Amino acid sequence: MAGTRTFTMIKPDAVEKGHIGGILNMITEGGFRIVAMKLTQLTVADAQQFYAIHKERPFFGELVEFMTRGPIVAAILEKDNAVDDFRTLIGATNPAEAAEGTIRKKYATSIGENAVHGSDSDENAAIEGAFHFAGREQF
Ligand code: RTP
Ligand code: MG
Repeated sequence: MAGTRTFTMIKPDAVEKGHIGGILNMITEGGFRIVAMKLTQLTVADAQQFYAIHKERPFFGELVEFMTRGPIVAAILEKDNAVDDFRTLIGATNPAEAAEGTIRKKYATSIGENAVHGSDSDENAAIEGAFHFAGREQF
């Protein structure tokens, strides 16, 4: 079976610190196949749209500023049970609560600057992946 898909971003904090390689290694070791990938940068409008569900939250402005301050790695990942298994691999939003062996435990610095994004549903994975990648860029 080809497997299901999720969408991820290596966030600006992790790119700045040189953790692209380490995080991609954990993703591959975790059994995910990279089916699309690029270095890109979110505009303010992109980030506001991407995190629109949080627009009334007190941290929204800070979140948009953070996510737009530098390049990110955007990627689509394939595995059986991809969305849930990737959320398990990245760990809790707050790295202080993230389990041992998770990407956020190793690379996140705070609840705001937490190194990686993972889609929270199959529907959002499809929307987020299609935002960044044309069909011919997905393998
Ligand atoms: P993500 O969407 O980026 O994968 O993260 P998540 O599901 O684990 O967490 P979510 O609740 O969706 O929050 C989105 C991002 O907002 C920032 N945040 N800051 N300062 C704060 O209290 C706070 N809470 C959330 C984080 O960057 C979080 O990943
Ligand atoms: Mg989320």
